[in-house]
Amino acid sequence: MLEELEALLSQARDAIIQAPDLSALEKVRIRLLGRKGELTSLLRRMNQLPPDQRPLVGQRANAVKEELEQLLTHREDELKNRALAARLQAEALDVTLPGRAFTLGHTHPLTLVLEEIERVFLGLGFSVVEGPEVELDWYNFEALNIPKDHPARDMQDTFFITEEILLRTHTSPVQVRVLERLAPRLPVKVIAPGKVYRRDDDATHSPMFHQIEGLAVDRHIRFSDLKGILLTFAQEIFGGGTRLRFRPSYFPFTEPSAEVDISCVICGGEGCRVCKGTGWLEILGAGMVHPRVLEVSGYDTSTCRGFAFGLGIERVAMLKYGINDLRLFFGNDWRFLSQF
Ligand code: FA5
Repeated sequence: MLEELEALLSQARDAIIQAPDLSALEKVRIRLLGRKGELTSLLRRMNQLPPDQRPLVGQRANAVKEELEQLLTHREDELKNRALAARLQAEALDVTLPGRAFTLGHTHPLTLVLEEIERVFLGLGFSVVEGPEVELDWYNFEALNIPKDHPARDMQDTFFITEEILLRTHTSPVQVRVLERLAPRLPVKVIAPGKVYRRDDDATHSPMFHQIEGLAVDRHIRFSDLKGILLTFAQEIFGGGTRLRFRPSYFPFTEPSAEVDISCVICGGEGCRVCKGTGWLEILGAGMVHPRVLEVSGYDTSTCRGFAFGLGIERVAMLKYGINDLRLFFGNDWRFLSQF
């Protein structure tokens, strides 16, 4: 039995040293020392030996077992180290390479202008409200004195979802929504920014653009309040020397109505290419809220009056930054956007 032990040991040594990886080594361990392993079965047969030989064989068997365990542990360490070294080699990082530059996004120029305008009106005591972009014909047209056969509809053709539901053509419907919600409380002082849609498409007209509606209703609101508020707005946004010009105009939902121009931001009013020699640039429409608009919304026109205005945010941004094509705002061209 001693010879058998020696033979097992020498075979096992070779097997352990030659095990190519950890899973092969584990198989060798089970084959030798497992419950049905070679050494284990050999030891089981010890009771067949004459009693006087047993201690000697037993001693040697223990020594063989110990040696096998040591060899296995040693080989296991070796294989683990080798695997780690291979992994380190494969996943090597060159920490001396320069990092990949990554560019940080920033606020879109239209959002910058919107935030600036909002700051001005918040400072004047206005709150910011919003209305739906998908709007009822009633709010977008009817409640604003634009019935189905009114020619003013031609200037604001839009995308209809059904006969009565459309993409709003301006932010003016928010006037009616706000008044309905607040009636008969006074004062009302809100601005309503948002997207609007029209059947337009050229360098200064986009099918989707942004407006800001302004609305103030109170007991003693006068046209001069509108002028004062708009002058403050224009001077805050375009600079202290900016002047305003009111031209008589027509909107079905204001009376009287005006188109409002600012003195040209390029030439200061002298006349240049941008203002086409006139010295003035149109930026918004405005007027005193038509009494019927107040009445359909639940206000008593014997006790209150209001003014309203609507300006195009793209127009303001174009003038402020000297941009000549409105479509640049929506082209997502990084070379354009990164200038702001
Ligand atoms: C209106 O939309 C009225 N709701 C404004 C108003 C509000 C008047 C309250 C009275 C009281 P208008 O269609 O003129 O008016 O548009 C207002 C502004 O939106 C214009 O001055 C212009 O700056 C901008 N605008 C109009 N159409 C486009 C377009 N297709 N693309 C970009 N901006 C536009």
